[in-house]
Amino acid sequence: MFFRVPPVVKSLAVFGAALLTLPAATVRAADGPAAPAFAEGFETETKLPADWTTQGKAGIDQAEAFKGRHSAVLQRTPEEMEQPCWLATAAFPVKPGTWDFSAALKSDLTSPDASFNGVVKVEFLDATGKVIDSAKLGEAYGRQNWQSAVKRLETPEGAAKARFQAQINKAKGKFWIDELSAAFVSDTVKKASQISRIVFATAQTGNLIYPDDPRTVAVTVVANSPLGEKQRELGWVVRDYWGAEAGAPGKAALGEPKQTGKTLAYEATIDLGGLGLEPGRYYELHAWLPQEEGEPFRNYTSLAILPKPATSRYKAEEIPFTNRNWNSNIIDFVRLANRLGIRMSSAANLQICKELGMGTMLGVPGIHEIEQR
Ligand SMILES: [Ca+2]
Repeated sequence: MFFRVPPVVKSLAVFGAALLTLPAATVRAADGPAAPAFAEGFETETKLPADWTTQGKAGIDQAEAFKGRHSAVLQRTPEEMEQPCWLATAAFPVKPGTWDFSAALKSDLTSPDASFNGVVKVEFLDATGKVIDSAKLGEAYGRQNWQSAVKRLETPEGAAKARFQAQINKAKGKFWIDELSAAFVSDTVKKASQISRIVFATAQTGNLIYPDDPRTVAVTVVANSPLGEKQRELGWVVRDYWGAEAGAPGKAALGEPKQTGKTLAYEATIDLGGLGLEPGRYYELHAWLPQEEGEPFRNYTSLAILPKPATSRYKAEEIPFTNRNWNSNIIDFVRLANRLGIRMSSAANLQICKELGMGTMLGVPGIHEIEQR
């Protein structure tokens, strides 16, 4: 129930942006570990290479760039809403191993929600040119200034080539990409992750604990194989909204595992009681565990200490706010809204509203229009 404020975006002023199409290949073969296997040629070109594939308006923008002066831009007008708008670079050979893929992206899209977005993906193709796997590199929606996206990926089984694909989903507006790059890192393909997840639980749904609740967090580490001696201690730290540590990092011992099928669940308890966490503030609990190889496995959860809402002293109809979700059948959404002091629910599930003493208001008018403004 806590949302990060979107990064402040500067207003967009694009002058003389030219939308053009097609010429010259920019794929370069890797001639050493440092040389990128792929680098776009936006800076020296005024049109996209002839061997790139596009649908809808796609071209070079000579007045907008993350680096240099040019970038590639996709654009969809309100008249073209039914038409796809995407580009795919030429495919370049990839040898098996680990690769770094990177891109920069920027958007000026009309986005009622995050699904009206621009997405950059890496697609892997087999020897016949068929796409066999893909991974999202980055996405942007609404007005978002340049941001870079980097992802380290392993080539999937059977991959012979890769390419970048950028696309506008559902929205109208513009989506820019720049600094597309792919670089081979190493031959090593790591084994399936030993740890599959770290799960947190507190006394209350959504980790919105009451001031007199115990400030303990039950942590479960789910592993695919037994943890070694050096992996029996979970590292953790609490950070505030801005990422500052709310106290010194701690350690929690993992108990003996419970086995279910092939998975092992190790439990630990983290006690936040000594940190002096303040009611009403947003916190994140970050935890990590070393793996047999590679980076430690990490996960985090948000939490807050929140008194009972003042609105709970009033009748539901006396508090003129309601909740809304795309799917009102998600019961926890109603519980969390109630926990934050909302007394009228738009959820169609009357049973949960009755249980929580909430009023119901079905078919809330005008909210969608408000969300768009
Ligand atoms: Ca550029």
